[in-house]
Amino acid sequence: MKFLVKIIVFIFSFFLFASLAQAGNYLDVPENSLYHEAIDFLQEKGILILKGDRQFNPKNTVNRAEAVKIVLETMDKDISDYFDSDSDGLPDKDEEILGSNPSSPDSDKDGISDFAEVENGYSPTQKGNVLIDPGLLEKIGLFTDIQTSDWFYPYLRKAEELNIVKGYGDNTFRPAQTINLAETLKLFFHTYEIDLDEEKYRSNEDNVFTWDQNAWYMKYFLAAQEKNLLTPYEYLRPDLEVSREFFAEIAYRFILYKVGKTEYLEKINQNFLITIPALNIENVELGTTNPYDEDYYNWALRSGISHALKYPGENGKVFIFGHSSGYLWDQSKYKNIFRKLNKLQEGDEILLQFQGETYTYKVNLKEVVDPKNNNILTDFGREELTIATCWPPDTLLQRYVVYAKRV
Ligand SMILES: [Ca+2]
Ligand SMILES: [Ca+2]
Repeated sequence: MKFLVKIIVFIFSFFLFASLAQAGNYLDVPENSLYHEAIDFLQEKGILILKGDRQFNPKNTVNRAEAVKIVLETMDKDISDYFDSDSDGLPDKDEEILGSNPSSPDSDKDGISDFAEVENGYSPTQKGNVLIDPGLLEKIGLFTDIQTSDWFYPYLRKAEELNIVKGYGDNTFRPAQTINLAETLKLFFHTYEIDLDEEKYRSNEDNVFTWDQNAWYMKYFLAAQEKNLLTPYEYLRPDLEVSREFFAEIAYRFILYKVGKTEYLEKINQNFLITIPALNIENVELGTTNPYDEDYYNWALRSGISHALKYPGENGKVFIFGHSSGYLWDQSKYKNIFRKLNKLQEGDEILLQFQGETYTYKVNLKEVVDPKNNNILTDFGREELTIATCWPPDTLLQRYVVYAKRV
């Protein structure tokens, strides 16, 4: 009997342990998510807090307030100076500067709150309407659109103190505004104090980013690219609204970079390669892009061949697009890469190397289609690869398309 109880206890504790072991994860961040390592890391550090429903909402965007909070937390910055202990609308640190009592909402006991006095230009430490020293007011910079009762208030003030963020010209911070990729990179480079050599990160002819070469954000993109701080999984552009999962990945990469653990950064970025023995194509790097948007795949094509849709192992279509033309104006190293795509035969092998694994595909169909035919992008939810190029070579008239199945 005792033995049976022991077994039951053992089984019960096993299940208990199993459920505890799982409890740390977000339900909507699967193991095979490209960003799960970054998200798990931040969660373990207590930066991304698991809420009751365990949803991370990876595709949602990040607003400016959330971004500042996360980046300060990755650096363990203490924000407690900017708590408002007496809830009078002035943070403790400002009260210290003004000489008012951080534990009393009405320091001079004249019936008017410290905040109301300061807001109207009066001293919170002298009864009645005594004008405050304007020099003091200047020291307590305030955005007009945030209040000490906002959950993000201490973070924004800390970031302002560290010169990480600046408000807009009208003294607002616009905390609810979605953060874009250019702002995200600037935020991280400044917070992490990574020095950007202006000469080194000045735009040059090899620049793969085709946007305004004199834009303020160009140096951040060039430096981020060189240091592997961006992923090959997003099609990059300055106004990209950063998703929560991508933001987590960027945060993770800056942390790793800062502590000198760059193996992960190098591994991921060099690990999506294509080999087609029959065309003498060997280990050519793939960049990710949006196949529906010409501007974006053009830049991806400049650095290699562009990839879109799914990754190998994700039960979907891996789509690859490359050049067949040899135009003089085309500076791409790969401007001719798919010029002989039609030479591929049924059964020929195509290999994709992705995150240390090799995936093998065999050609099973070829066709020429109209360039506007988006059916070639249809994802049937099975492991397959589609390669397309402009056709015939040196024209944009049609597309040559090769389909291959994973074997
Ligand atoms: Ca206060
Ligand atoms: Ca008062």
